[in-house]
Amino acid sequence: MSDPTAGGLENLLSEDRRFAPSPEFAAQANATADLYSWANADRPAFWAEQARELLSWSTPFEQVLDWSDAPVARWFADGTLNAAYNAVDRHVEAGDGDRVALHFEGEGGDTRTLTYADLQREVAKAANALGKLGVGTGDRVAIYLPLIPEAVVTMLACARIGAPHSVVFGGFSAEALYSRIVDAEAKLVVTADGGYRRGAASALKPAVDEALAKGETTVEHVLVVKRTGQDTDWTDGRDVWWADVVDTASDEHEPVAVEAEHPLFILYTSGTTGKPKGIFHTTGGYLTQAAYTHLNVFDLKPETDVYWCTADIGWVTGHTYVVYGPLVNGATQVIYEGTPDTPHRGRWWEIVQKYGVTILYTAPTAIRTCMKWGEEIPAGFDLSSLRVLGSVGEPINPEAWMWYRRVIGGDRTPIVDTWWQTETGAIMISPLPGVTEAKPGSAQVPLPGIAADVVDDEAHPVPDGGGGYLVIREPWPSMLRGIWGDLERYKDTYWSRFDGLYFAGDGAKKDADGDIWLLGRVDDVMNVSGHRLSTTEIESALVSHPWVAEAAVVGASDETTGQAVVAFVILRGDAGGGDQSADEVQTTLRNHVAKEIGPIAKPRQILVVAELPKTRSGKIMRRLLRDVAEHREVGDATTLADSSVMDLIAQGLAAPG
Ligand code: 6R9
Repeated sequence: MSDPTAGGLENLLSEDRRFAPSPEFAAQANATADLYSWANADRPAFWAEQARELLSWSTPFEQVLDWSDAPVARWFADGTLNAAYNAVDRHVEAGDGDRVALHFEGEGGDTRTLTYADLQREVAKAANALGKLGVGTGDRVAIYLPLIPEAVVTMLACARIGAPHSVVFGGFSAEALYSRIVDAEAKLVVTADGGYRRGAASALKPAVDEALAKGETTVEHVLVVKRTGQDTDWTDGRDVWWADVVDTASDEHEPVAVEAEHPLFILYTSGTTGKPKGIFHTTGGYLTQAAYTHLNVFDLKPETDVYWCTADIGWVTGHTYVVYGPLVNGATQVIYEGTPDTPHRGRWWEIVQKYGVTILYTAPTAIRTCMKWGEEIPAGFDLSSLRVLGSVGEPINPEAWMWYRRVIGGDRTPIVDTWWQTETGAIMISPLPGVTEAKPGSAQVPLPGIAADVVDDEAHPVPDGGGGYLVIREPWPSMLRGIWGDLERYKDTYWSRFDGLYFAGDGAKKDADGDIWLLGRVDDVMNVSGHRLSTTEIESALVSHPWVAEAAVVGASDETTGQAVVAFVILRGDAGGGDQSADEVQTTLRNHVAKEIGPIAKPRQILVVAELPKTRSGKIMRRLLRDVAEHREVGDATTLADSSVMDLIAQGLAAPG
């Protein structure tokens, strides 16, 4: 049994709804239960088998795992391969050149279809163009593009010549772009004149110009895709149009076979300090786990499925589950440039209907937003093609999970709640569809081949029912190989908290069955009068009230209790919450949390807001809400998807009533 004094975790752990796989789904599933015993019997041998089975090697490997230089792993190190060949060419050679690789849907409704044969030609041309612009094997390329086919093509062209890419999200500022260009010493920047967002052309190239004007850089050229046709400043000699160098290049190109441990990409992610960390991944191990997880967790059938992951390529989900995983597996997928509510709130469901999407992978924040908009919107579209739904990025509240399954999945589809990180490279903890009996709100079990655990302060595994920190005990193929240029920071950040264990930075709990529940970042765990309370826990309790569409909870410092719970809620327009006075909302919801979790978890304050501050990847920036709750000036908000949100919140709180 769980510790009754821990306060606040019982609500999630008493979640007793269960969804066993249907016999029909189980009968056709890629994954089977014996994967677990196979992997447990000999973990490295299991991964070696996946690597041989799922990838094409130019030089087959003999060595499997070299952990002698821990915590830097080497997987399949004496093998060579090319990532773009694996993602594209080999499908064409196998006779699948006519299969659609990308159904591109622009925000404005323009579309493009690229088959694997088309993609091969485009990638070969771009690789030749990169060569002409002086980029060689080992040089770094910064990519600052909207989600258009050229983004995928550029990443693969880099991979084809062995030039590690560093994708910088198109919503990041010139300052952020500059620091990433400098840190990676990029030789080339690939960008576009602009992209479409919320129904308007939004410029990108000016941010590149501004970034490169900030100081001396190693950048020699800027390659510019024409997307919007808007006016663009031009630096002769440095800037080149995509149409002039890529479209005119030869479509014959020999992929460069690189060593398995050759860096494939760098991706910057924020750490606890101001300086972003350049997480870097290498080729053989990363691709192995990307392909393996994509195949088994989503039950991909490349010949018949239409897969759609709504992530942008600017974050890791876009790398592993838009580019490498699906393409290495030969999938047909949808990519969409725009926002879910442009030009109307049914846009995503219209896309599902139009392409007959069968597998959908998105984030809890998007699901909660759709809940807020109301279920009559998806109900207006035919979603019967869907057969697997995935979630990533944050813990998914049980109510959002239930809504996702019922409204989007027609009460029929398995849901896979997938836990992983930029650092882990690929999915680590997730149910397997067709195998695992699902529990709403829990990522449940480490995948076959992954040794995850929950430990206490002294690194002892917690018993079932206990809570602590999520760790990984054994190296895995797609693990980060370090922080670019800063080995010490890598060791410090991930390997110094617990001796010999990878520290993920997430709080977690094991339930009575030993299943894992993620509780948010450790820094999101609050301590109220000595009781450990999870933000996720209280958010889930709030969202389980019919008035609430979305909630964010922070721990604000409090003279008496150490920290106090402060909640920000968005009310559901369609459920009566909007008609209540602020006092009524506050009292009702505080009592609701007390009832769901216990009086200790009652928010000190509940503030009704119209929007919550989120990053581009959909994570709520609780740090900013903490500033509001503690009456401080709001800190750095540059990574927000919509920077006006904090102003809106401040105005809303200042307004009377
Ligand atoms: C893939 C991605 C990593 C952090 C991670 C955790 C949170 C991601 C989750 C989840 C609970 C899930 N996270 N998936 N928490 N359940 N299914 O999101 O990478 O942007 O590096 O974020 O996201 O806190 O530590 P990244």
